[in-house]
Amino acid sequence: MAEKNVVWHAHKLTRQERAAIKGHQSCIIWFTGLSASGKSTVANELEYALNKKGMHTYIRDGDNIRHGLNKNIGFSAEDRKENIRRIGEVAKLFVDAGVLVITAFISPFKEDRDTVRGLVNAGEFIEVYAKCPISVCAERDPKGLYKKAMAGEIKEFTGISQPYEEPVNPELVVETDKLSVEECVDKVLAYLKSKDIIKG
Ligand code: ADX
Repeated sequence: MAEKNVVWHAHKLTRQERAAIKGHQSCIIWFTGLSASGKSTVANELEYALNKKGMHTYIRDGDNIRHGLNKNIGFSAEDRKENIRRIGEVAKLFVDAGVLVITAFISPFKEDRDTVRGLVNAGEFIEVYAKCPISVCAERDPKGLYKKAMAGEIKEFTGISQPYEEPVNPELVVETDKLSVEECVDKVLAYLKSKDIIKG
C-alpha cells in the first residue's frame, strides 16, 4: 500500500509519445519455461536481431537479476512471487520509457505471470512459452542443476520438486526442441510485426 501522503503525479508526455520517436511500440516480451528450456538463448538472439533493426531493447533474465536487484530472493513459491513482482514493476517502467523489454524468467506460476500481465495495457504483455520436455532440459543440463536436483541436493527445483504451471493461452509457443533458435526468433519477430509493434 502506498503512503497516504504520496500522491500520483500525472506527467505530460505519454508512453506512446516516448515510443513514437523510436519508430516502434513498447511492450514486454515475457519468456517463460523450465530451466534449460532455451528462454535466455532465444531472448538474447531476439534482442540482437531487434537491435540490428534499430530498435531500442532491454533484456533481463533470472540468473543475472538474482545477482543484483533480487539477490536476496530464493526459490520458495513466496520468493518467486516477489521475484516476478519486482521484475514486472521494473519491466513496466521500461515500457513507460518506450522500450521493447525482453525478460527470461522461469516464472513457474500462472498467477504471478498474470499479475505482470495486469500491470500493463492489453496487448503490451506478450507471453512466449519456451516449450521443451523436461527430459530434454534435464539432458541438456548446462549448469548441472538437474543432476543435483534429482540427487536431492537442490530443494524446490522447478519441474523436479516444485511445479511448473504451463501457460494456458500464451501469445506464442516456441518449441525449442523442434525449432532452431533462428526459427524461434523469427516466430517472435513475425508476431511483433503482425501486431504493428515493430515495422516490417
Ligand atoms: S523464477 O522461478 O523465480 O522465475 P528465475 O528465472 O529467476 O526463477 O531463476 C532461475 C534460475 O535460477 C535457473 O536458470 C537456475 O540457473 C537457477 N536456479 C537455482 N536454483 C533453482 C531452483 N530451485 N529452481 C529453479 N531454478 C534454480
